[in-house]
Amino acid sequence: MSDALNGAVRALDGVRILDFTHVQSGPTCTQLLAWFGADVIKVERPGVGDPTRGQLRDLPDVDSLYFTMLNHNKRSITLNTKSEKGKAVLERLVEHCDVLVENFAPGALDRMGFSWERIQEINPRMIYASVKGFGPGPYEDLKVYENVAQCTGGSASTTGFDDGPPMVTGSQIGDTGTGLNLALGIVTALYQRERSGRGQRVLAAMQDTVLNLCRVKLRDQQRLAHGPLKEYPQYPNGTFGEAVPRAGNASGGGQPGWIVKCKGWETDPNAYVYVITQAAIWGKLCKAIGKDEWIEDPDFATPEARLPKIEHIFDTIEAWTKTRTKFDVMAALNPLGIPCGPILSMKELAEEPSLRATGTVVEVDHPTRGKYLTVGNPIKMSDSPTEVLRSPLLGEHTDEILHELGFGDNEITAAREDGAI
Ligand code: CAO
Repeated sequence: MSDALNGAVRALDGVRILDFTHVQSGPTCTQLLAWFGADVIKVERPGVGDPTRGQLRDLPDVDSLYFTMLNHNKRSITLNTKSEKGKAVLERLVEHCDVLVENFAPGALDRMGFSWERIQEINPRMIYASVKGFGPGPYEDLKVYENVAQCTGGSASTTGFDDGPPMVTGSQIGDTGTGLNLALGIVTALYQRERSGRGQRVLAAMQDTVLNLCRVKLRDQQRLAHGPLKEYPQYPNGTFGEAVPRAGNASGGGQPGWIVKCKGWETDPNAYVYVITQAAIWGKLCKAIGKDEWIEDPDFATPEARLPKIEHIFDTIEAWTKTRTKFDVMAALNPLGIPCGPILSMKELAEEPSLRATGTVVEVDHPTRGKYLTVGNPIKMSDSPTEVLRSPLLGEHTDEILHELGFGDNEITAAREDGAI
């Protein structure tokens, strides 16, 4: 914690995390725990570190944004956990910490000699939390990255347009989504440990997370047995097969919605707005777009009557939105209570002052890369302030942590000479 927090107490102060995570899913989880005050000790391979340190680099020989944006507020220790001296340090860390978080390929920790049984022997209060691609079953041994999870969890088959291939989304629902679930599992296990005195295993599988986020699509799969999905663009003219089809930009809820063009769309790829034709504001929407006659017209007056003409309705809305910028559309529709949202580019989000004010977008200074933007803690708590601190350099805290674990200078020198740290 730095001086900026003025000694404020945070929710997870005093909780020690042995962070064996890498890439995105696991690091998202431990970063959140660090923002809530946990002491997160990131264990990295000597000389190499988390592979993302070197991936997608924008500056030569500097930790990538990929790494820095996922590893704030952590300490880094280098450790070769396959060497004898490294294993001894790892054992001490297991004794010292409350939670071990890992997202290795299945079985990697067992191959290092640290099975769940062994960890319980060393520290029965240890919470052992893992991200894996799949839960128990035919795919449990597979390595998994983000898009594999999106494809196997139901997201890709339900994303995109009906006449196109399955699509992945830019949201990292498999990685960051699973990291969020794991964080919830960990704090829940910490809470249970208060009463039971015991640690436990926590597993968040990426396929499960994506399917959980696609819950409404499994809802629709079951509705299909009872007739067409009337809010889907395939209704009434297209056909439905055996599985939930891709719904383009349809809203997925009971209120029809679509993305429509705004002024400048010919040159600006993000000059669009999402408009929802919520039943409650139908009259106001008609007036706003100059179609007052639709309010009483029985062909348009009820949601049921509108559904078969929904494409025509959104074309008419679009003829109106195309004469205004997306922000003008917002300014006109918001006061009427019409749900809508501009398609905001990453550039617009990075520059948005209100997101800076809430700490959702934060500027961080880094000793080798200088200033950069990151996404701060998305969860705001009134009694646990978040301060976003830069990510650690590889092995920056090795000696400090080894001293805390009780190792003396001579032992540290010997471990270094051995290549164990
Ligand atoms: N010291 C010594 N060895 C270390 C070490 C350390 N500090 N840290 C890691 N290693 C070893 C591991 O023990 C493993 O060795 P074995 O294969 O001999 O057991 C090896 O490094 C590689 O680890 P890995 O299998 O986890 O890494 P990978 O690059 O082969 O696979 C990934 C990466 C992400 C596909 C895999 O870890 C995985 O499927 N994880 C679970 C799902 C997940 O989190 N995916 C999301 C990733 S973000 O998109």
